[in-house]
Amino acid sequence: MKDRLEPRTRRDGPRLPWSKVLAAVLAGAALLLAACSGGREIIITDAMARPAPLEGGTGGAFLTIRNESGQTDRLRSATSSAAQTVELHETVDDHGVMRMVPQPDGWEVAPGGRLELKPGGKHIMLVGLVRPLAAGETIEITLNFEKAGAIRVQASVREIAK
Ligand SMILES: [Cu+2]
Repeated sequence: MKDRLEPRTRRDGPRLPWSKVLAAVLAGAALLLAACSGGREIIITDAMARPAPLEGGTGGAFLTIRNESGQTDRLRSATSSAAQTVELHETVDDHGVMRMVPQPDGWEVAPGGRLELKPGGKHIMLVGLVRPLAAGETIEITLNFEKAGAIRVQASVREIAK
């Protein structure tokens, strides 16, 4: 209580705004960096796609998403120059029959969490392939996140075990 009346308060007073200004500048710089890197805090690894023989047919793509952003994000949709349409699917066991169910709302990824898209589970469905996908090729897939925005990845086409 008594401290407030002492001169020290006045001397310390002006220093506080400077630290606030510095903090604001640093926060601004961090935001700028995050914006420039196009959602750097969402990390995509192991992007791959299965070979697919038919132009106009379908293909499956898989990858792992890591959320290092400190806030919940959501994979909302995806696009690819390799296919007319890209859907988010989940393979489910429907009374012994494996069935792919579209997931139009995508998937949430918790802060610090990871989401694995893999054969027999959640996956990216390439619908209406522009051309067949051959092993050794690379295709581009753009992932649209609710907060991180669009993140473009290169997926290598290769045989993938179930
Ligand atoms: Cu599918």
